[in-house]
Amino acid sequence: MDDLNINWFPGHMTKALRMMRANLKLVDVVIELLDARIPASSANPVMNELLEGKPRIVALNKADLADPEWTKKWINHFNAQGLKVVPLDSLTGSGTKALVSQVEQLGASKAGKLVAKGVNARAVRAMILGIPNVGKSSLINKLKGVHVANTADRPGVTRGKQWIKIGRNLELLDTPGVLWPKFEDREVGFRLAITGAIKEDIYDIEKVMVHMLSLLRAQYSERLIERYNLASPLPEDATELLDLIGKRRGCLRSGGLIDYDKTRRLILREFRDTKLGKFTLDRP
Ligand SMILES: Nc1nc2c(ncn2[C@@H]2O[C@H](COP(=O)(O)OP(=O)(O)O)[C@@H](O)[C@H]2O)c(=O)[nH]1
Ligand SMILES: [Mg+2]
Repeated sequence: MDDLNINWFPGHMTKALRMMRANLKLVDVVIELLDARIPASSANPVMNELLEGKPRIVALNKADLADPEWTKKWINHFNAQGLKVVPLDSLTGSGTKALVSQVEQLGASKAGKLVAKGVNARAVRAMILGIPNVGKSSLINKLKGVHVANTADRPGVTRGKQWIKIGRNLELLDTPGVLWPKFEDREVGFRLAITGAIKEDIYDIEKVMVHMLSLLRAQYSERLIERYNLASPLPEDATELLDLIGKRRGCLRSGGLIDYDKTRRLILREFRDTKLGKFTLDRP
């Protein structure tokens, strides 16, 4: 993605991947954390390869920011592929109960097999995987809020690993797996930038906003019209649209010229704060 000028360091990736592979061996279930606003763009196809048939559950985080209609459609889409899905808001903790119970159910068969082999029953073990900023730490912290005890370094649990005991039957690895976003697709890069998955200093906000405005005009034009008190239909041209919004919001420089940069940042902020409503950019 030379447009967005994004550079990922293969050294870090290789090391992170090696650690993740080692950790994956310790768990029964993987929680794949996706951004509910961009369930496709926030996924990394390396997951499938990495997991090699390990039971996995999809958690659609930041569901509080996503369009509920489309969240339903995404859930159906994943269910049709035989995947369990839980929508989450890791800030309020909404959905975490359902997540814990689904993970326990999914891992129970593994624990059951151990019992059948004469091994003592143990808690289901799980870990969280996801791209930066998707909410891995927030989810772990929220789950910690309901934990019974930290189970660091206790016998029967791999030494040197921090496990968080959640409820009676679940242990969560304290270190989430960090996947890098996949940028080969230009469109994916834009969507990651819009939702804040990648840092602002590594992309060109001008290009990102041209793209975002055309996406919003196509998918949610009525929201723009309402929020910025614009006439329908909206202009085709993104700069023209920016001009209108800048005028409405008084984003002006000296001499009465539109301050485009200020206007862009205003729209982006309002989008991310749901002042423009709840958005889902990816469609199944
Ligand atoms: N609205 C909303 N924000 C969230 C949610 N989960 C995380 N965040 C925010 O997303 C940002 C990144 O979260 P963080 O847990 O650090 O992501 P990590 O990089 O995957 O560990 C932070 O600003 C969080 O407050 C959520 O479910 N809803
Ligand atoms: Mg984190």
